[in-house]
Amino acid sequence: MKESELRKMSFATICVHGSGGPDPYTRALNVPIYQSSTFAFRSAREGAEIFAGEREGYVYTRLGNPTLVAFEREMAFLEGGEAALATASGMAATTTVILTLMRSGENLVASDTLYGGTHELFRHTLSKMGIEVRDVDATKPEEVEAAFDANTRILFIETPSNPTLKIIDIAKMAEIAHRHGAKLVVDNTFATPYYQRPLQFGADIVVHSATKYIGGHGDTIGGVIVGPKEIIEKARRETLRDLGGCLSPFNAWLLLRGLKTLPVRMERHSWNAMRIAQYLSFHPKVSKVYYPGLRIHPQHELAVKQMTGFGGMIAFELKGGRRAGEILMDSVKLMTLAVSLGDVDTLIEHPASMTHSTYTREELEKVGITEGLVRLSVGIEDVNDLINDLSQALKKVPA
Ligand code: LCS
Repeated sequence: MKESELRKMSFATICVHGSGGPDPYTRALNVPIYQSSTFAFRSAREGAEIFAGEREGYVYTRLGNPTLVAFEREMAFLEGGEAALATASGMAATTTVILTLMRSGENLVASDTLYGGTHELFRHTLSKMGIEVRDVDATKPEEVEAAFDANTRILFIETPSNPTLKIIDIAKMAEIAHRHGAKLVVDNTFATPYYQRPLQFGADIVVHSATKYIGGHGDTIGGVIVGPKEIIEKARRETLRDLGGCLSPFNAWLLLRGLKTLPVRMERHSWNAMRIAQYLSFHPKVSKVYYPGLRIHPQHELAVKQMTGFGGMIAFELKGGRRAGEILMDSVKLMTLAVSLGDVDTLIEHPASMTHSTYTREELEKVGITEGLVRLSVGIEDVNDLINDLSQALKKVPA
């Protein structure tokens, strides 16, 4: 099928068929793993022309590889962007975007609730390089606006945010960033393009930890950047070439395989998460549940506006604080006590001491990552088995 025809199909169909059809060389229906570091030139002249950018062609897998290109093309398609660049991890995607668009002496405005690794990159590594990061509560547009000055290049948000599922108004953030001549970068890891397409709301660039729902099976680390061709090509030819954080062909193949089932997995994650969020919100030992699909979520209306589903991530607070959380996490039998998320298996973890342990005590308190907060990445198991597991573990938590 021609690409123009495929573009008119629904998201689920594009996920299955979008990687470009049979391999042009072998007719293999699935994109082969081009497990080669280098590519032979037909002549010295051809090699020189490819290097000079006068002719298309593969050179070296750090600069491009057909398996990676298939993954990039499909991700650009699904996010509705012009182009995409695959990276070794989600962290490599974020670092590559920032170092493509920024230099020392400039500043970045960032949501105060982000994956702990991103927060640490901003606070520690970027500040060592002379890039200042200004934390804001991105649910308050006036606070975001006030943080900008003439040297602000990027507004960086995660929505829904890790771990407290804060929803940030993408269209509003794009308007503020653009008024100041800055770019809006959205980490779309939690929602995936199946449930949210930030570029449609005015974001300039989307980043993903493809390790999570895109791969979906907990067996791959990867990342991707989607955005305008000009920025993506600059990121590929300058930043990624120099930093070297390229994805491996085998991992690109696993991510392509993951994409085929993204819609069915997301629907099951989301269905299970809604049931579990409802169950938890009526449980006497639970004081708070964070899930954007619940009407009690403070930004539920906004979630309905910019998302088409709410995803598989839940956070909840236990009345008994840290000790109650530890007992719960040590008592579950089916769920696995582990970081990461977006896997088919359900994972449970403690943000304050694990994924967000890079936050200072004051920062944790400010953004509501309490000692009693537990995060669930709800898998695709039978939801009744998951609720039974939580129920037996919660019985062991003192009232
Ligand atoms: N963005 C978000 C929203 C994430 O949750 C993570 C990792 C990253 C970026 C970084 O991606 P990576 O380099 O790991 O592919 N989040 C993790 C978490 O919550 N637990 O373990 C990793």
